[in-house]
Amino acid sequence: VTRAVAAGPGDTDSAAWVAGAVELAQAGDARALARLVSLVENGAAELRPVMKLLAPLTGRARVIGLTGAPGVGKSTVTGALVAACRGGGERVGVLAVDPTSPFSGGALLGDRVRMQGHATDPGVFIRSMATRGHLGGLSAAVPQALRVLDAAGCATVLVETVGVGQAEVEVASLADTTLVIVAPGMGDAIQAAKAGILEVADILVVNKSDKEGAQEAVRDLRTMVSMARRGEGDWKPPIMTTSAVTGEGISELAEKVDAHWSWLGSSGQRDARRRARAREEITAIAVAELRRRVGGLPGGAQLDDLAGRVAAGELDPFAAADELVAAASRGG
Ligand SMILES: Nc1nc2c(ncn2[C@@H]2O[C@H](COP(=O)(O)OP(=O)(O)O)[C@@H](O)[C@H]2O)c(=O)[nH]1
Ligand SMILES: [Mg+2]
Repeated sequence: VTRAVAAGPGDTDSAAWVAGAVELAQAGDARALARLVSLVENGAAELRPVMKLLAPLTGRARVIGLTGAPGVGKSTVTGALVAACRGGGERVGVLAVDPTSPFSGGALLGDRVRMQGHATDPGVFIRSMATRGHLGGLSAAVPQALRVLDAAGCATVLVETVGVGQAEVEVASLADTTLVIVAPGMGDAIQAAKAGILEVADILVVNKSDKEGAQEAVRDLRTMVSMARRGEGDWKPPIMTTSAVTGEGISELAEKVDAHWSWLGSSGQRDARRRARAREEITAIAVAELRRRVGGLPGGAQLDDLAGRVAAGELDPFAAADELVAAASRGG
C-alpha cells in the first residue's frame, strides 16, 4: 500500500498516485497527507487532479483561526486546544502559517512537554506552511491545504497566523471561528484595534492571564467590543482569559468555540461564511491564472505592442488592459 506514496508525484502515473495518496490520507497516513500538502505548497501540476478528487470529500471540517502578535501564546493555545479537541477522539489538523511557530513539519521545537504527546499522536496532523514559492500566495495555498486536511477526515483544523496586518485578516476570512489572542502588558489590544484585527474576532482571548495586567487588557477589550456597531442577533465576541501553559481557562475557551460553532449553524452564518470563503478562493485562483496567462502570451509581443501605444499616447491603459485580458482568455 505504501508503494503509491513512495512513487511520488511526477511519476508517469500521477493520476494513480494522487488517488492512492488521497486514499491513504483518508485512512490516516500522515506521510501521504504531508505530501498532498506539499503539492499545495509548491503549486504542483498534480494540484488540479488532487482538488478534483477531494472536492466531494470536503466541507465537513470545522476551521478555527488563531491570530495575534508574536509571542502572545498562539502556538501554546493551539496546542492546548488540540488536547481539548482530541479529548472527543476526533482527528485534528494544525496549520501554522506563523514563520516563528514551533510547529514545523510535524516536529515540535517549542513547548516540548505539552506538545510531545501530539507529535506522536496519529490522530493529530501538524504542518507549518511556508509563504514563499506559491504563485497565488497564502491566500491561495492555505484554503487548498485546508481542503486536503478536511478531505483526510480532520474534524477540526486549527490555523495559526502571526498577527501583523492584512495577512491574518485574510486568513481569518478562511476560518469558521476566529480567535484573536492578546497578552497583558503588550499594548496588544490597542494595536489589534488599530490593525483592524478586532473586527474579525469571534472570540477574544487574553492569554497569559497568570501575568500582571490581564484584567486591564480585558477591560480595554471590553470597551472596544462595546463600541463596535452590531446588529440585532449578531454574535457578540466574548472575552476569555487563559493561561495556556497551565491550561487554565482552556476548557472554557473550547466550550466557547463550540458555542460559536452552534451559533454559526443556527444563524445561517456558517453557510454564508463558507460561500464567502469559496468566493475568495475562486478569485485568488482566477487572478493567479490570468496573471500566468498574461505573462505567458507568446513572446510577450502583444504586451510590448500595447505598451508602445500606451506610452505614445495612442491608446489608454484601460483599453490596452482589456485587449490583453481578452487575448489571455482566448489562450491557455
Ligand atoms: N506565563 C505564560 N507564558 C505563556 C503562556 N502561553 C504561552 N506562554 C509562553 O510565551 C512564549 C511564546 O509562546 P508561543 O505560543 O510561541 O507564542 P506565539 O508566538 O504567539 O505562537 C513561550 O515561551 C510560551 O511558553 C501563558 O499563558 N502564560
Ligand atoms: Mg507561534
